[in-house]
Amino acid sequence: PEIHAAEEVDVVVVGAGFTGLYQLHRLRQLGFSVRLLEAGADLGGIWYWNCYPGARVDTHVPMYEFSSEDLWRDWTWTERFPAWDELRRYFHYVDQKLDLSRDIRFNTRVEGAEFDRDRNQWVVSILDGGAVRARFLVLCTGFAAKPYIPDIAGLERFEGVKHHTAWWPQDGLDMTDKRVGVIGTGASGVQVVQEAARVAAQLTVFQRTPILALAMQQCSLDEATQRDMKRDYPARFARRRESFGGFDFHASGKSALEVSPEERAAIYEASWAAGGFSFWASTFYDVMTNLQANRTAYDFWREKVQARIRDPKLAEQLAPKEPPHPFGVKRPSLEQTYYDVFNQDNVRLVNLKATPILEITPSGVRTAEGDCELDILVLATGFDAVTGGLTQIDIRGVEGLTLKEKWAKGARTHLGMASAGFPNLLFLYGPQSPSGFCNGPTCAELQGDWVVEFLGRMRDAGVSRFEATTAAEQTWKDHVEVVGAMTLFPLADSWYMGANIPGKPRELLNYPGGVPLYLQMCQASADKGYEGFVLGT
Ligand code: NA7
Repeated sequence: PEIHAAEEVDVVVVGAGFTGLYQLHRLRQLGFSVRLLEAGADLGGIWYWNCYPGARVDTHVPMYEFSSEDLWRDWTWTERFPAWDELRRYFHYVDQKLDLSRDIRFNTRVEGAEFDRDRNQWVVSILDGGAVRARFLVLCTGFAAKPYIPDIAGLERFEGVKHHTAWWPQDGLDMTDKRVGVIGTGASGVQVVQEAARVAAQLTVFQRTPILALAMQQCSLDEATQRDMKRDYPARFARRRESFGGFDFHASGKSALEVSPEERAAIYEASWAAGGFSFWASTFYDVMTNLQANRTAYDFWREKVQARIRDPKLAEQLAPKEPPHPFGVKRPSLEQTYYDVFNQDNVRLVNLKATPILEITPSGVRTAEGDCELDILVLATGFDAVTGGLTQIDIRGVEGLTLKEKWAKGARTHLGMASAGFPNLLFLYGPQSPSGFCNGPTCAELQGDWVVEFLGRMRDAGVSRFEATTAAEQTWKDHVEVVGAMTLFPLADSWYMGANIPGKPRELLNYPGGVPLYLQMCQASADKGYEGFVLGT
């Protein structure tokens, strides 16, 4: 195919979320010319698209922001778990400080990319025409760039207002006094349900699998508190490197099965009170590896939830005696009022396991239970996660194969960042990297630093072409599988396993060895002159 003349830069970065912005900033500092291409009209990545009411981050302040003192010194949050609009304001603040937008093209969706072997360049093509040539292509499309809409009979015939949570109208949607239905009870479903329940005339929640949601323990934060907190920020950010999930806490060295019931309950209570992911990630080391240990966490969780719901039958549907899957093997969601709203007269749960959706009608949802008339239908049905954002771009490597074709039977990567047959291409927060277990800004920086250093060294050494080897991919895949098999993650039909998308290969999509081991493996490759890559001049 003809390769057109185009604007030429050293690096094209795709995506203006935390990861892409960090790349832009750091690569520019190294003297690279960089062009960042972003499909949305503004900064924020996930926080640009997910602007449904109640959308907020599941990671506490200050773990979900850039760690550089130049940035956190003058920034103050209003809440411990900030909402999407505050995150957007943060992105604008960062933009002002670092002058990022001048190198970003918004409303620019990357459609494809083709490798020009003669010039060792990527030709990146844009949906509405035009192309950019770059020596290096760095994809920062995030783990949730491709929303998933299930194939439910009649969906297209619905005559009311219908939105996927990640395609929410940018100017908002008023649910006041409306009959609202929400399909899906993942993190997005939980958040939208909490808001809809406050204003809707009727809210119907269509649940297939109960979510095991944890107490967020949200609170407002004032400036004085944050001034105090900031004294510890350097130490807290440093701890991310030592923590499995890149947080400022980690699991104790104890087994849930070796402590007394009293001690176990006390540890669970304390982490529950701490809120957020503490209960997931900071209790016992074997909760995620041993079913019996895991069950103790589930039972504790269930008791907490059952106490919130008045109707015992409903309580059993939301928090059943037998776990739908082991605790924590689907990414838990954080809730504030989720379990309380089911006590309200305007909120109803439809258990799709008992009464599946038969079809969507022009006026609502038909289940075996009958017709549910709706004004607004919310699809909180998730994403073709981790790989979808990459494979939806028509990226053609040296064999003429697209990344999508190459990964049709499963992702193949070296260090979760590069793929054989796709020279001079790196992706961050992608498959077989800690994304999914580690939050965005943390990965953006820790993985991002490795990438920046790598590209800098390639340039300085006059390397015009680097490519991962298939042998390195196999080694990495084996490592991911061996470590993954030691965990309980493979036991759920989750997006972690690619199991939420019909036909997607079932495999653990994220690196299960934790952030410290991951960084160690990446460093080991670098120390050996970038083992697993073929470097050419
Ligand atoms: P998730 O976590 O993938 O949740 C999607 C939800 O949609 C989940 O409850 C699914 O049920 C449900 N779903 C999907 N397809 C259907 C059909 N066909 N019928 C009924 N229900 C369905 O996506 P989220 O957007 O909530 O969260 C994604 C991540 O974003 C989250 O983990 C955080 O990290 C932030 P299922 O469980 O498959 O039975």
